[in-house]
Amino acid sequence: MSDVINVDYSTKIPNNVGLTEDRQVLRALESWHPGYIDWWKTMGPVGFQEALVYLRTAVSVDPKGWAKFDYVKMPDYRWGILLAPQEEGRKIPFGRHLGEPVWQEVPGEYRAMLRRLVVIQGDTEPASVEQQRHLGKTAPSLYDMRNVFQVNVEEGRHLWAMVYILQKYFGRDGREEAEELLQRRSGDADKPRMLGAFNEATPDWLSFHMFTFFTDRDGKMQLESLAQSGFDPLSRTCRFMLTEEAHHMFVGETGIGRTIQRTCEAMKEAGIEDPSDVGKVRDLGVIDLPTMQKKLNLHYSLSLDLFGSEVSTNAANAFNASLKGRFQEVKLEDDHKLEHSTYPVLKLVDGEIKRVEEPALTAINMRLRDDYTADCQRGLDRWNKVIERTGVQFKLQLPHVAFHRAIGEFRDVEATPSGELVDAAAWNRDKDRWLPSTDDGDFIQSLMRQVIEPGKFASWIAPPRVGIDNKPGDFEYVKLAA
Ligand code: BYC
Repeated sequence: MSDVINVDYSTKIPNNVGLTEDRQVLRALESWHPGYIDWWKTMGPVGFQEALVYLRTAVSVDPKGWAKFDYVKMPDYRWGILLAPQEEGRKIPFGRHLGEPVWQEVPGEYRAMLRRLVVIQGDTEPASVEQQRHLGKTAPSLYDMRNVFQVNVEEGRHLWAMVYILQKYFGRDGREEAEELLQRRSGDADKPRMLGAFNEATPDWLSFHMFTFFTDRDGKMQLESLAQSGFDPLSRTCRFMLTEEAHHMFVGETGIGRTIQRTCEAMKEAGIEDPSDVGKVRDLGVIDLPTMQKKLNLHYSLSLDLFGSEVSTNAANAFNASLKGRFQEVKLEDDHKLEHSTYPVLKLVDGEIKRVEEPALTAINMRLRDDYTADCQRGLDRWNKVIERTGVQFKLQLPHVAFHRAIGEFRDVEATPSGELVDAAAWNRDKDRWLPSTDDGDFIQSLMRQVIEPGKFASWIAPPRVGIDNKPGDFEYVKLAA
């Protein structure tokens, strides 16, 4: 019998969805498995497939103790299918079907829409692994190296989560989509990944930490919205994914926090007061704060694009169909149908950025993006406290939503980080002040040197305050293959 809390290891694919009794889906997953392993070995972390990594593996969906830590070779990681336990009597919390019992099968009329949402979500997971595959070679410590690998194996598991939904509920076209998820490649000109940010390079660790802070946080918001879904298996799988996702954002937030800490300490030790004295700060072997601001501008703006257009009938349709809700839908106090309410949206009106009231239903993406921005800002406030405590005078800021956009209202205009519209000439003249330039990239690269002595860290990043799984500072998080 399947156990909804503990994981069944009797099949090749660990699961809590009763695969032993679901032979057809088990067979489909087992025939997908070799292609996945092949993808992992060719597109996953380069050069570390034989290393023993101190990883957490989900062994249960019990919030009190769902993971265990141990040394694992990444290709042997037990990627499994884990859904949060079914909630007895759960009702659809929004949209046209508000109050009806949740669906255990895909409603025929919404099949295409639902499949698209699952495929888009699924596509981002392997994409991020592909983007991060070279980072092991320049890891600033074994602690950080282990963290990127942990993020990678869990993104791999999130792909499994979406593939299970496709194979169990979408028949033959689900199997075809599952296959294609292994065929697309991040940044490939012919068969790119579906969303923009997932085709960008992750060339260095500052990018990686910004990505896990900003782009994984989009993941959190999207998963939170899908966790509200009237299609119960999707809701349950997203709820469990969110448990793992928290660590990814922790890696980003503390990664940047430690980088800031190291920079500010080095400035203080050297008696440098002016953060914009970039040359002098860089001579200390740390990353200057203005460059961090530029990286932040880049990753935040790329991540905003992942929310789609501010005004979107796709989003309205998905909400109406009770497939994709709002952030913390069940905690909101309104009619959950949005038939008569409006929501303020920043739009381009006669060449000016204006706040316009739009029907709340079509402004669903905008609302989710606003919730996202507020969540990002809380993280920035914590980073700014790190700076403040050292006495350095500098404040990181989120750029304006019109800055550097490729999707939505502002895609055809150029704006400064403070939201002033500028012409193409001004943009081209000044963009290196706002976004990382080639020189900035070269400088960051020059600091990216692998450090593999347990307990030691590269010059540009401070050690963490506590170890993973409470391990001591000199713990050997990765045992490299001889
Ligand atoms: N790039 O009505 P519109 C994560 C297309 S991250 C390319 O404006 P809609 C993770 C759109 O497809 C979370 N194309 O937007 C993080 C549509 O084309 P079609 C991933 C884009 O549909 C780190 C047209 O423009 N999950 O988990 O309301 C590591 C008009 O669309 C983009 C999800 O995103 C873009 N950025 O919203 C690992 C959840 N934006 O169909 C993992 C599922 C729009 O008319 N996805 N377009 O040809 C969705 O909810 C929505 O589809 C989108 C777009 C948010 C993507």
